[in-house]
Formats: sequence, structure tokens, C-alpha cells
Amino acid sequence: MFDTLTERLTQSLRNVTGSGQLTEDNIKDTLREVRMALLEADVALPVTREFIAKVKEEALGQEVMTQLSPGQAFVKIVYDELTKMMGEANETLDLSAKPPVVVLLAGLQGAGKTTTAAKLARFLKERQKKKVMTVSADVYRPAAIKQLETVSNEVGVGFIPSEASEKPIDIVNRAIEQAKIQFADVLIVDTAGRLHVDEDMMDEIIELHAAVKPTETLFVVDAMTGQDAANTAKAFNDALALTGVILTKTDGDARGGAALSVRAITGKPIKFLGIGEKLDALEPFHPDRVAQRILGMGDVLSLVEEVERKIDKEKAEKMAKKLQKGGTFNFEDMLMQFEQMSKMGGMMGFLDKLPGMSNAGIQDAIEKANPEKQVKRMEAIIQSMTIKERRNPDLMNPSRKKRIAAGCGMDVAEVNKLIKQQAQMAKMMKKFANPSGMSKMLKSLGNMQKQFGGGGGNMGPLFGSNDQKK
Ligand SMILES: Nc1nc2c(ncn2[C@@H]2O[C@H](COP(=O)(O)OP(=O)(O)OP(=O)(O)O)[C@@H](O)[C@H]2O)c(=O)[nH]1
Ligand SMILES: [Mg+2]
Repeated sequence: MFDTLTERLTQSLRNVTGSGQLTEDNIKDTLREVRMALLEADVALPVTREFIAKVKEEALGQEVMTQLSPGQAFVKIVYDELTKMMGEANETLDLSAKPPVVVLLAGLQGAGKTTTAAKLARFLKERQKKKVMTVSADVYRPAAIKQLETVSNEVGVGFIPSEASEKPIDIVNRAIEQAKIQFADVLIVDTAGRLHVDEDMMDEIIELHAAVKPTETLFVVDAMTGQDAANTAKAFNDALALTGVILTKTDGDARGGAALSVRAITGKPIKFLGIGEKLDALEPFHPDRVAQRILGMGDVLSLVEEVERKIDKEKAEKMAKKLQKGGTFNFEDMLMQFEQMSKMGGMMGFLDKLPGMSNAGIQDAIEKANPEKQVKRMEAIIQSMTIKERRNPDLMNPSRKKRIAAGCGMDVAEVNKLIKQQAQMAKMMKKFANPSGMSKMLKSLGNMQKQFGGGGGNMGPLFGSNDQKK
């Protein structure tokens, strides 16, 4: 998603150079390019205008920031404004109402409503442990009901049958009763595709909405329609009082105009993104993460830049130098790396920035592995060592290990595991021992995702998973 926009934006943002403050002069050209980039991405004109005005205002009002170059400062402003434009934070579904919570999906023909119904059902079932049921009120398109049944079965949620001869309101009222009897937490209602200019069809869903009073009314819309997505969302919102938008087919959308326009034009949050045809291809919409992706901050290179800014550079250089001279990556170095990692917002914050790591399944696996906790334990072990031991891993012997384990209240097996990890990291570091060793090491972490994706929670030498061969 956003490939074209990202390319354009990163290119123009690179042009803010010079030193000292941002001035009208040194941002003029770039602002024009950003504006062009947004319009080309099919962001609505009023939205683009407002965005540019805000960025300009922020940029000119900026205090001089010592650590940031004007270019970096400008990127930061653009990033902040992009995030704001999309709504700041992720908005979740309101599932606090009395069950069954009714979620009504509406949208144009072929937007992805039926697919999204199943994706959402799967998401709520697996991530939020909800009992979900689905029902189709699409009595118009042949096989529409069957389609929902098929995908509901595929994701393993209850499906309430309906007939094309029934009235949508009757279908849904009956479904609510049935969902109650079966103690479902959530009932997802799929509806027929309709155009906002088709009065009969709009009246139908307005009546349905009034009768059913869904807790969530979500507009499902194809991201590839760009700013039209935002405009139809607005038209539906005028009729239906939406609670949010689900943007589908973002996997095929290189421009991003829909994602950027919807909030500003409708005032309603995008709650989810459809990112593929498969039924697990749905992810919660996080404005900040999307803004990062748009600015290409998801790539490892800018991660390295960020790291270099934040970490104690001197320490890293000293370590690199030592490694270069053939020194060993010891426990002291390991401890330092853990500290730096936590400065960067911990493992989750760190992984967020690696491309491919936004995949929901991966994030889940990481959260389960709880790297933060593992790091804390590893830190405790190192802290239980003497300085001499920290600097000379070779000193380790059974009696020292026993003392260290006792000192941190863990067992020797865990100390052994840490020692093994240190050895692996030392080996890895040797490979990258040159002045930019740190950067290369971080890049190599990018490769971890492969290992990780296929390895069911194995985070490489740095964070061996707990639940592996005990
Ligand atoms: N690539 C991609 N395809 C998607 C996504 N969401 C839905 N689709 C595809 O879009 C097509 C239409 O999806 P449906 O779920 O049938 O759309 P609908 O809104 O229910 O269509 P109608 O009921 O006819 O109005 C299908 O081929 C889906 O596989 C997505 O996020 N990415
Ligand atoms: Mg459908």
C-alpha cells in the first residue's frame, strides 16, 4: 500500500536541507511537492489544502531543535500531521453493549462486505475471544447468502440462514433472537451492495438501521476508489450515521488517497484495513503506523537512522571498535543492547518498524512470546554476574553459573540459555565487525522476520523463545 505516495514523499522530503531553522524559503519547494504528491495519491483537494496549511504553520512556528536537522524536523512535522489527519489513534469496535452486539456492514456493490464480514468475525473470535455469528440480509444477489455461509464456515463462526424471499428487517430481527438464544456476543449483518443514489435501496437500509439499532454501523469501501471512497462514505454517513469505515483492498492500492481522505471528509474513523483476499487479511487501522508506512519509515534504513540518533553513539562505536579489533561481544555489550532496545520503545516498538512486521499473526506471536519479560530476565542474570564475568564469558563454569542463578533467583538452565545466546550473538557480531557494525547488525535483524515467520516464535539468537524444546 502507498508505494507511489511513499516514493514521492520521501523524495521531496529529502530536499529540505540547510541548517538552522525551517524557513518559508527552504520549505517552499518541498511543500509544493508534498502537495503534488498528495493530489497524485488522490487525496481530496480540500484535505490536501488543509494539510499543507497546517504543515506550513507548524514548520514556521518551530523552535530550533538541536538534535534534529531541518530536514528531520520537517519529516517529523509531516508525520505528525499525517497521523492527525487519519485520526491519531486506533479506534476499536464498541463491544460493550448488551450482547448480541449488532455490527451492520453497508457499502457499494463489490466493496468487500461479505468477505469483510467473515474477516471481522474471525478477528473478533480469535483476537477478542468473542462468540460471533453472521447473517445475510442480501436478498437481491443470487448466491449472496450462500457466499456468506461459505466464508463463515471457513472461519468457524456460526451462520444464521436466511431466505431471499424474506424481508431484510425480518431476517435481522429473527437473527438477533437466535443469536440471543445461542449466547452470541456479536452478530455481524451483511447487506446487499447499493449505490448511495439509489433511493429505494437507501431507504431500505435506513429502515433496517432504524429497526435494528446496530451498535456499529460500518461502511465498507474499496480503497482503490481513492477520494471517491471518502465521498461515498460521506453520502452514506448522511443517511445512516456510521460509526466507522473499513477500507478494503488496500493491498492493491498504491496511492492511499482513500486512507488519507476518509477521516477528514466524514469525521468518521477508519477502524480496519482489508489487506488481501484471504480471510485473515484484516488489520486494525493505526494512524501512526500508517503514517510511518507512508513516509517509508517502515524500512530498516530509517530505523537505523532513528537508532543512531537515540542510542548512545559513543558506546556503540566503542563496542564496534572493540569487535573490529577482534574483541568478543560479551555480557556487558549484551546488557547495553538491551538498554538501547528499551530506549526505542521495547521490542514491540522496534519490530513495528521492520518491514513485514506489521502482520497481525507475527505481532500476536511476539506478544505471546513476551520478549520484554524475557529481556528483563536476561538482564537480571547479567546483573547477577561480576564485572569480570560480564567481560569474560570464557570464565563461566558450573560453580559460577550456580552462584549467578542463585543471585537472580533463576535456575542454571536459564543461565545456560543466556550463555548460549551470548555465544550466538558473539558469532553474529564477528561477521559484522566493521565501523558500521551496529547498522549492519540491525539490518541483519531484518532477516529475522523470515526465520520468525516460519519458525513459530523463534526470534533468532537474541530472543530464543521459551516454549521451544524444553
Ligand atoms: N485484494 C483484496 N481483495 C478483496 C479484499 N476484500 C475483498 N476482496 C475481494 O473483493 C471481491 C468482492 O468481495 P465481496 O466480499 O463479495 O464484496 P461485497 O461487497 O460483498 O459484494 P456485493 O455483495 O456483491 O455487494 C472478492 O473477490 C473479494 O475477494 C481485500 O482486502 N483485498
Ligand atoms: Mg456481498
